[in-house]
Amino acid sequence: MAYTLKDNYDALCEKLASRNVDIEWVKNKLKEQRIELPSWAVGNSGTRYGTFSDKGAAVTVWDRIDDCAEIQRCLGITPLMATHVCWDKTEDGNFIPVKEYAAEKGMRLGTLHPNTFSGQQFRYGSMCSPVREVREQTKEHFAECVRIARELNCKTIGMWVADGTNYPGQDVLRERKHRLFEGLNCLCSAMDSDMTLLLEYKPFEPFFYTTDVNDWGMSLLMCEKLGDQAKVLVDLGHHVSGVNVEQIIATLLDEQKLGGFHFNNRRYADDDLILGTVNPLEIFMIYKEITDAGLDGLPTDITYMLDQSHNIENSIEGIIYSVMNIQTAFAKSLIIDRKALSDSQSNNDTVLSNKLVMEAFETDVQPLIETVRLELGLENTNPLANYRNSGYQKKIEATRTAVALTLGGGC
Ligand code: PSV
Ligand code: MN
Ligand code: MN
Repeated sequence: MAYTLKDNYDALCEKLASRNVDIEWVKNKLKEQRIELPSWAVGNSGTRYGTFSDKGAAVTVWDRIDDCAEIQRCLGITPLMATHVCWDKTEDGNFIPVKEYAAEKGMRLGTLHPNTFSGQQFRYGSMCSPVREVREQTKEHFAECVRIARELNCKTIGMWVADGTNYPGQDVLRERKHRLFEGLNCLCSAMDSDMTLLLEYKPFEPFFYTTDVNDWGMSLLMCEKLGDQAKVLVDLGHHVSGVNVEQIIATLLDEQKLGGFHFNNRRYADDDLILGTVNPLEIFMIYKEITDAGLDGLPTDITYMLDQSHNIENSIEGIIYSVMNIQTAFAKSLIIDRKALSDSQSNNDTVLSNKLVMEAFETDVQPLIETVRLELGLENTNPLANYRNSGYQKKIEATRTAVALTLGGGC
């Protein structure tokens, strides 16, 4: 006799009840979570060595909205599309029709990303550039971005500062730090009081000797100076090898300065691979820290976003699969027997403490997640299969012309 979802769900609930887990609380947490979809992930994207063109990949901003809406239909927790000021506007530079079309498709526009990397003027950086005119242009761009965010009702601005130097002696590092603060301060001061700046860090690339916001410490330092409206954004691919990201998360949560995530997986650098494929334990432990902080009464108002490059896989499938992996990691973080863990930690029982955490990590939470999907009103329990069976891929392959997207070249 085949077990039904209900059988498996009931069995899981019984197991979790014995582990002091409140199932309704877990389900509500899973239902409340929102993941932003980056508009740039649904088009053709690749590496700096080339881009493989995908049949049916999004070309226009309208395609990108359609694809995000289709992803949302399958997942139910991704109603926001994050935008980039260079790419997500009409040909004549308008944003309002984009917002209106998104609304027609049941989507909202999420975090807005300014551009300080794509354009000839940024050869020596943007706000950190030694060239005064470039710094002034950057500040004007920030004022314009805030105006657009207001128009689009976006409450978060995602700032990746691509600035850096390539050679020792190229520029004065402390002066660059001063210019960085001046530029960011200009952006923050222009923002409305209900807007938040999410400041992303990255150790290297596009520059290789120094990067002006190179790690979480520099991002935190700037955010501290900028005030309550500036928070750190953690892109999981932006760390050197071996860094314990979950410890960074714990620290930022404790400082109430964790603003957002760019989810992806890495093996070596900014690999932008599907989340949960290379290192599922890391994402589970990150969620454990967030869940623990929430239970301890710390604010956990975090903007979750994907930032991936689907180079060889179909982008829409890669995105759906990533969000499914996020749900799995999140669900597992919620079912840790925290009472038993607290007792074992008090007794310095290292082995049992780890075992309790791993028991949650190794639990099959799919019956719970599938039940949540049905309760959210989704058509079925498997978003990936739902997409594959929908006919959407066939439709876009038939109606869209394949074009290799080359990002860059200015706004
Ligand atoms: C930089 O590597 C980054 O992670 C930043 O978030 C950019 O906004 C994004 O990639 C776009 O390519
Ligand atoms: Mn990123
Ligand atoms: Mn990146």
